[in-house]
Amino acid sequence: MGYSLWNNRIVLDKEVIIDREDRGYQFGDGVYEVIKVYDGIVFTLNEHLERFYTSAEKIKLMIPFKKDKLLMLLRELVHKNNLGTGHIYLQITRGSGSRQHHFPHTIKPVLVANVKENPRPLANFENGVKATILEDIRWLRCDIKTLNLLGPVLAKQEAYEKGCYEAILHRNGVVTEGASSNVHGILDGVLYTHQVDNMILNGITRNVLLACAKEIGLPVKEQAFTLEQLTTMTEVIITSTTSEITPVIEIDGHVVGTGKPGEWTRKLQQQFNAKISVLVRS
Ligand code: DCS
Repeated sequence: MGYSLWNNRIVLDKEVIIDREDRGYQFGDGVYEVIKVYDGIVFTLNEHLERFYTSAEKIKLMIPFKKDKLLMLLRELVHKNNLGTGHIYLQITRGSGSRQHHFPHTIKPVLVANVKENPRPLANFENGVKATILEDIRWLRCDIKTLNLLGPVLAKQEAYEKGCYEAILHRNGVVTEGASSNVHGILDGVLYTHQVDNMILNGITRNVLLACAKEIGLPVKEQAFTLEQLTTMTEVIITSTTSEITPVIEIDGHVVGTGKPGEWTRKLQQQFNAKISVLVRS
């Protein structure tokens, strides 16, 4: 039996009670984070909490704890669960109230976090994965990490049915991001990635990737690319908290580069691994 964070208390998982009139349940009215833990050490926790508070602010939800307090509670949660390598799932909803679209006046947000042991998908890092291209049917505030995930859920299901790991989404032929990841392409020694705006989630791993690129001398252009340009990329990468730096080797039957993870991708992965090793050793 594990422990969960429920508002400001760490309790047994079974003690968490969610009201059926919770707006998270009825409207997806809330925001969330997935945070990676390596050997009991939480990775980029500050960055995730920063985005959590920003997402909440963007939907006019006030988180009733200071960031420092939440940070402490999440570390305690990891410790209490004796978590090795896995992730923290953290969400906050606007709370529970009789169903009406506008915010009920006396409503209190409900925060829940739990952890899951989850090994790193090393085979994917090594061999690469397949992806499919789908239309991005999501709303226009993809910068918010909202609980409303129907667009990505449907995309992921379609990808799954096609035997693909990820769906690469596009709007009018411009690649935005993956259903649950950021998408990057490498061409002629330059890494291309969608600029930070309302069409993508500004991924924490995306930012780690850009830091790695800088460290290994790979120039970066934060500029959206088209589906046509995607087919000319010699290396394609997806990044996310759980997928880290995953090479894409095939897109809808089209082979990317040599069909094997490319040299820049390997260097980026090595740099990423070095960051984790430093974290775990320190
Ligand atoms: N874009 C979307 C739409 C995402 O859902 C995610 C993460 C990312 C990009 C990558 O962001 P991070 O690098 O900050 O993780 N999705 C999380 C999820 O739902 N499961 O794992 C990660």
